[in-house]
Amino acid sequence: MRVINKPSKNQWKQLLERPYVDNSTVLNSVKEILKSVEKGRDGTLKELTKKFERALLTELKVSEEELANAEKMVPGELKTAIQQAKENISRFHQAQVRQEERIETMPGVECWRKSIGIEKVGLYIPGGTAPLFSTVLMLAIPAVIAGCKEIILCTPCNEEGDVHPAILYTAKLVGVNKIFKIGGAQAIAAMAYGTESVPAVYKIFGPGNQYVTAAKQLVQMQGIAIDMPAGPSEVCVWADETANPSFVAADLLSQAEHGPDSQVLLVSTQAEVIDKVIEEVNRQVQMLPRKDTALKALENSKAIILENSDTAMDMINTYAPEHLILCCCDADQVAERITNAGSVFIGHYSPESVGDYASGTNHTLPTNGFANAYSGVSVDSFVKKITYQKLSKEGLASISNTVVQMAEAEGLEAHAQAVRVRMQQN
Ligand code: HSO
Ligand code: ZN
Repeated sequence: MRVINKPSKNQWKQLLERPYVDNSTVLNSVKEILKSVEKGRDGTLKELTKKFERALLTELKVSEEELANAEKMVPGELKTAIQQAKENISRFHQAQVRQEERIETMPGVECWRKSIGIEKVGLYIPGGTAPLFSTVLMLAIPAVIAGCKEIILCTPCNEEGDVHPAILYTAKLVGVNKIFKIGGAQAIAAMAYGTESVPAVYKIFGPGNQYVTAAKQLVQMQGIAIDMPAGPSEVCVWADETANPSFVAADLLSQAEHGPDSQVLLVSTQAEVIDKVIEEVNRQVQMLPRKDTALKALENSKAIILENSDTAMDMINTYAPEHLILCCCDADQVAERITNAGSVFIGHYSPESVGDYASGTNHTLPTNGFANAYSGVSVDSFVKKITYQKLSKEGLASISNTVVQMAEAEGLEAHAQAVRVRMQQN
């Protein structure tokens, strides 16, 4: 970790910049994959699965028998944990469902808004080095609560053609309708265009590598909605003298172990705090099974010493971290002053891991500084809101002059006439 001592404000932009990823070559090969899946459908998907996963599949869809086997393979204790997480995540997300009031803006002019679940949604769960079955919970639970009718999931299989049992078990538990053994950009193509076996969806969710991200960007340009722009996962920890260096180090490492491109930022007003945390990071990292990944992530991570807490606050809001952990004495007050972050973890006993798995909040969050304008996934991400209005004859009479005046001033005579014609009726 690089230590930076009291950087001047004009250094901040460069200091807080996320690593630039040139995805132009990726975009070109992803374009080819999208085209080939659109044309060759299931056949192409099987060929690509053979090429990338080295698996020979006769069926892309996970069978009932595979789901039953997965259920047997997941240990009881893990099932209990998943069940507990499911309950908390469901409770938190259920509370996001609110029926809005009907508003009478003028006598006889009633307006209201209703949330309707997006009919068909597709969830992508990456394969790679960690089977992220927790992401199945984070995406499928709000989808079910939102009332999405068709919830499909794509995830890559291994060489034997199997999907990790915990992913299958969790998907079935939370009500995913169909699961397909498809990974990478080809999975995004399948969900965007539809094939003989994969239904086309209206919105695609989920994390993934550069290829998946590029595919989501490209299908978005073709009118398929996506959850949010993606980038490597990141955490920022603010530590003061009350912070426990071993807690802070463990939090930083929990992010660093995600991937070599993970971003870790430590902010403090005290050099001694930074020294102690780094010492702990160096000690704890040695014990991690994913030590190599974490060490790579730490290479581009920074520890920044700042003059005072106002400057620290300013820097954090400028960085707009995906996760922010406040290991300081007045964490509640500090939290109140946060304006840009995906999710905030307040106090010494709120590690990011609890939000990653089980406290109830969603772990699909804006990265790359997008937390200054985007929110994490929630029930809202799975609905569209339709507005309605209903006017009585008297209601139209009371608003008619306003509309006619405005329509005429815009030179849109037919708009004015749509009101007048009704008013002239006897
Ligand atoms: N920290 C990750 C989510 C995750 N962690 C899944 C463990 N499993 C991105 O927010
Ligand atoms: Zn995590």
